[in-house]
Amino acid sequence: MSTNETAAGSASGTATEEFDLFATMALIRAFETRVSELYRDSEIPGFVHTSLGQEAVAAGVGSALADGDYVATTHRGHGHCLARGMDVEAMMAELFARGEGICHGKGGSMHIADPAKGVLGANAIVGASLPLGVGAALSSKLLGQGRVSAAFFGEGAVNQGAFHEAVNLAAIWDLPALLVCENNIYAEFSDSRRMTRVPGVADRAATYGIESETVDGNDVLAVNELALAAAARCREGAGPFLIEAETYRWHGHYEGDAQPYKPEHEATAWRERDPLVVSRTRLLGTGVAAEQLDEIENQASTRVEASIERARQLPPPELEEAYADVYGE
Ligand SMILES: Cc1ncc(C[n+]2csc(CCOP(=O)(O)OP(=O)(O)O)c2C)c(N)n1
Ligand SMILES: [Mg+2]
Repeated sequence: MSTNETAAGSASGTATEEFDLFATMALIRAFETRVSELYRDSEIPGFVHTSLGQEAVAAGVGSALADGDYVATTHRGHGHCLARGMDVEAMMAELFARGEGICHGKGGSMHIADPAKGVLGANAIVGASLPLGVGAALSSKLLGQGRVSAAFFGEGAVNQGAFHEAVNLAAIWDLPALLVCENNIYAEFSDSRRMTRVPGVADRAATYGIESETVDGNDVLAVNELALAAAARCREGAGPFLIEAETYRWHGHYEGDAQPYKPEHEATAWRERDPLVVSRTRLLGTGVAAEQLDEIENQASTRVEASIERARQLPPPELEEAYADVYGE
């Protein structure tokens, strides 16, 4: 599979070579790095939350899903969209609020969606990806489609009522829902460990009678293997499965957050476990040449750069389009 094909998300639901997973992570890294800079320079409007440092979760889970599967994501969802093959140019145009953006410039970073790729949407409401994802899993089951629905959520969402209602329904109806918690330790500016007496998110699964597993969220291969097994289980009708991926967000809650609440030694330790470095080191150990991996990263940057150049040239949406596609129109 070529780098482009990988980044286009041609997931098959079978084991993906780590080389391809690395390429997807490189694309997410290049995209998020530039988005951060463009937001700082006021080229991208609105609010932006990047997933730098969390690339392995998006790539590992995204590559474990098959065509037709659903994804419901969060305010930190660029990586999930890219890992499911959302078009890079259409995504960047959307972030620039251009009429040719994937949502015609009306969604932006936090409401980006692409039903054709099964991406039901990013979401500004913490916890809302769960009922949406579980609802899609219900439709899949009722229609006998065999589609798996992955709902991504942060650990900050698990004390929301929506989490409990959605997980319980998914459990009693044996829905094909892959519940993916990206535990990056922080919810906005607070340490999530101080918000509950239950130390692990995965521990909560037992209270709903479903299975779960905690995984190193900075190890793309480990995430991918677990997600493949969990998705296969969902497809066989065994009901939902909860994955807790332990990871870390490198940047602030939103771009511009100086993160005074994070201890420096903690941030440094997690940066040393950079998911791309973890993967690169393993690939080098299997005999892959460093130049090959450099080339993948260069291709990702070139692709992202081209999407920026294009977005800059595009016009904003026409004024007459303001109410088009709006409910009730
Ligand atoms: C229902 C709701 N409550 C509060 C907020 C404000 N808010 C936005 S993001 C966030 C924290 C989310 O933390 P987490 O779920 O861990 O996701 P992360 O940002 O770490 O990816 C909060 C409280 C919101 N958007 N929606
Ligand atoms: Mg969090």
